[in-house]
Amino acid sequence: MNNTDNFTPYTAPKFTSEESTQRAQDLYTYMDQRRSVREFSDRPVSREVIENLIKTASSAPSGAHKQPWTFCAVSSPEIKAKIREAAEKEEYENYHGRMSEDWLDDLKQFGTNWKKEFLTISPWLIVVFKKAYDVNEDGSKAKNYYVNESVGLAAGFLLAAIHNAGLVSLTHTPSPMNFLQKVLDRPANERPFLLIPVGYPADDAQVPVLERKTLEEMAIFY
Ligand code: IYR
Repeated sequence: MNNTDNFTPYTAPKFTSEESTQRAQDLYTYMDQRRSVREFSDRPVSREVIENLIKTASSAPSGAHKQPWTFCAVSSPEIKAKIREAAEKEEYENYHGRMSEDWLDDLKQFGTNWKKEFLTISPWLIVVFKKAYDVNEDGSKAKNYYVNESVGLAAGFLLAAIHNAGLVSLTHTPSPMNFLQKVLDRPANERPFLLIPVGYPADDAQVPVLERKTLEEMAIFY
């Protein structure tokens, strides 16, 4: 069946078809309540929670199981302030000329602007880096595969884990993001992928009224 002896039986839980039907429905109902939130509380979240969220993210599949990612979890107020300052500088330029009129128009419904208070209010920032390649012990380069797909999947697992813990997040992409490599002192093979504030929502947090596509609009069965 396979040409390696390093295999082991697959032992994930098994469910009846009724249980599968219920679980699929339940997870959809729960995940459909996830929203990107821009108004955070400063209520603390323990490091233990963040560690488990990151371990869940790292359970995602990846090209040749290279796990081409690094998660930087920032709770230091000094580092968060540095990140906010650099992000706002870039975003100011984006909102004052670098983004097209069409783009600004598409964003109107979200009420975003160059100010990013959430970067210092949320208790944690998780900065996801993709590893374009790995570095062997002798300093030579080792290839990674399907890096964007792999890190995108891990980020998806992370957002689901955050929601499962009753926390909120925002997939934030200040652009360009290379300042994160400098502020967090990451090596040249790591490139910032997403900046994700994590925490509890502010008591009075609001989110825009959005509709999700219906199944008919986004799925085709053959
Ligand atoms: N990065 C900017 C602009 C922005 C772009 C998209 I596409 C969004 O979905 C939301 C915002 C910002 O964070 O404000």
